[in-house]
Amino acid sequence: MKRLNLAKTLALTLIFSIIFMSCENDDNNTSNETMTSTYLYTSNNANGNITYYNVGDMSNVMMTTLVTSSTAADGVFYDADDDMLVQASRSNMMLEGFMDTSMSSTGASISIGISGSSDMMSPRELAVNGDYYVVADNADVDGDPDTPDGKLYVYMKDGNDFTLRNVITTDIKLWGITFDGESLYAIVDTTNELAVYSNFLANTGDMMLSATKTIAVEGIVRTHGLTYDAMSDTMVLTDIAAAANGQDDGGFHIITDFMSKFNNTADGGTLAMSDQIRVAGSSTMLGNPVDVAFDSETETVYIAEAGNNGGRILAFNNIGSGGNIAPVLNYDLASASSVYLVKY
Ligand SMILES: [Ca+2]
Ligand SMILES: [Ca+2]
Ligand SMILES: [Ca+2]
Repeated sequence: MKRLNLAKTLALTLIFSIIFMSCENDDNNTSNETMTSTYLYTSNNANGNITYYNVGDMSNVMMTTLVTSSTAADGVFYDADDDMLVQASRSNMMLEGFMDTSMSSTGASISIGISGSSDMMSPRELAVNGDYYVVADNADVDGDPDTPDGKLYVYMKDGNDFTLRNVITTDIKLWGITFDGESLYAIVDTTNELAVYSNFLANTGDMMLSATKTIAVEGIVRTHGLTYDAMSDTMVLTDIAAAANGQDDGGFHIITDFMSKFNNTADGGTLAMSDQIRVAGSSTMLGNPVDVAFDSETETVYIAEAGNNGGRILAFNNIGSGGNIAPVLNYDLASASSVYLVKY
């Protein structure tokens, strides 16, 4: 009798587990019945095409290249709900949106479905918040390259257009930007500094804007790319060190429990190396890592490396202790400029 009850209990537990797991799967799947996977989208400055990698199974990565009319591009982004791929074209100087790209197979040419006005001088990273698309432009603003400045172009997606809402002029040099809620984080190019603009989108006019807070990040020579994962409260910053060395002087820093560490560092202060993990060295193939993405589920860092061997897409895991670790994925991509990770 006891044995029967135990068997019953086990059977019921099993049934409930199956129901529970099915519910979980249903929650993860949106419009179709297929399992979700992880995709890394990339842009480059060699031919302006978009290459994406299905990295859901790292031992069997599938690569797709879509041909665009741009010859150089940065700031790639993918919206899985709308099946819309966006990049900041550095040959056409505008945002370009491509629709239904998941239907295109590798080698196919894709045409622009949503276009922006040609406003920019030197577009770099793109940060998206709802219908707002913000592009960092690193062209010199005032005719004096020695004075730091840059522009943040704020576009609104509106039907088939990216409409320019306003332009923010900064007193720092720009490259990588990323949103966390209403805060826009920006690296301060040519330095080891990280800036934040609180409530950024509330600045609706064409105006000069100084950062709300800026901190130095100890151990970095010259940062370039950044990403923040809110779920795991992790910030990752790249270090290109000397731009002239594209082969082996780069690295990246992982900052766990980022918000408390950032908030506990005074404006103008320094976040200590002891609060960070650094990955760098000859095995890493990091020379000029210009952009970064992070998968907190698998603790994998993805890098757009612009220098080493002419350009690479790299992935690193087992990053917890940092150091001179070799990438787990390494794909040639000439003049790689940006990466964007999405699960769907
Ligand atoms: Ca200037
Ligand atoms: Ca370098
Ligand atoms: Ca990016």
